[in-house]
Amino acid sequence: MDHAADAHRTDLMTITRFVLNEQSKYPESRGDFTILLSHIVLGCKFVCSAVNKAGLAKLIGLAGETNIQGEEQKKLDVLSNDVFVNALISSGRTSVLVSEEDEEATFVEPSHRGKYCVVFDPLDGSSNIDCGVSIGTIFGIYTLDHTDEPTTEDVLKPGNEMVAAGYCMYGSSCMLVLSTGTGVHGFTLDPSLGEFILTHPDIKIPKKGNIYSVNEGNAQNWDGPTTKYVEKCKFPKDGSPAKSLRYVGSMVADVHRTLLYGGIFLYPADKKSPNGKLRVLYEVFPMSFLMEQAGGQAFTGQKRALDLVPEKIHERSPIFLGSYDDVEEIKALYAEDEKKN
Ligand code: AFP
Repeated sequence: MDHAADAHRTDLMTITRFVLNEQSKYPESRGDFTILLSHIVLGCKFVCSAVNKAGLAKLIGLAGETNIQGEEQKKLDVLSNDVFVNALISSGRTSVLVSEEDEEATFVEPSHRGKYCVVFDPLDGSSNIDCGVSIGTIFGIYTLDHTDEPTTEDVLKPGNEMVAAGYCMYGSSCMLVLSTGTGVHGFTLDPSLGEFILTHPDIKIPKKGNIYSVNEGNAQNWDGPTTKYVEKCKFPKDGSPAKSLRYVGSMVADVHRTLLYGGIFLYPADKKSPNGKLRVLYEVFPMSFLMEQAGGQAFTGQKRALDLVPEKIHERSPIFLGSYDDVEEIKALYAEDEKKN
């Protein structure tokens, strides 16, 4: 009998226990982050449950439609947004919220304010909802460093100032991947317990991978370095095997696979979208933070992604992220291109 394995199974490291352990390393800490995280976790569990029964509960479809009882149905991403906004406000630990679903930032009432600002995409990959393919929630957390009235300036900060970032993937299992700046840790939801359990401690991305992930339908509009890079993936000239292409079209799923298996995820600029498609605050920054914490890199085509300073809350940026060596290759191609021009 494998007693060691049994002991492991009976000594469950829940996400709350894990964060409390981390917190105990900082004697001055008052548990605010743990409380904030428990509200994010609640949002993730709610969305997971809603995603699982989406078809049955008729949550798929367009917001604004009415069901047979004549009640207005909420599209899953609108519902998810409401759940996260309410959970984050009621945590009493937030002051500014930026959601992909809301044009303007939300400023929390003074009576409920706390020292964190949260940027998030409550349900990313919405085009995959109706066919049951993996989707996810992405979040990044900043601290408010003053006691004046909060403004959008409090979140228009470079990604390297985030204190934590993570995502929850609603896939074949529900997994929450988190970094508070000391490595990346993955927790899987045990549906029978309703708890996220540490299953992937200290995730490190392989230094080099054999998968590239990009929407190749945009290839005719790519710039030179991206075109050259993808050409190299398919027709390597150094005798190495060609890379495999995998593309789900949900950033959480594509990044999750990249983190675990290695390789590169690209959403470059193109002639039609000169700033790419993905949003800086709640897609590019959290995923770049996680990649760097796992030993990988994240690059915009011009600089380290986490050094961007956004000017608008819904700003976009091209992004290349993944295994250290793979991102190094695309950086070299951009450097070469810059020298020529
Ligand atoms: P949707 O939420 O509109 O499906 O967009 C998802 C997303 O923001 C991101 O999750 C994907 O990586 C990316 O867009 C896919 O974009 P393309 O459909 O242009 O490939």
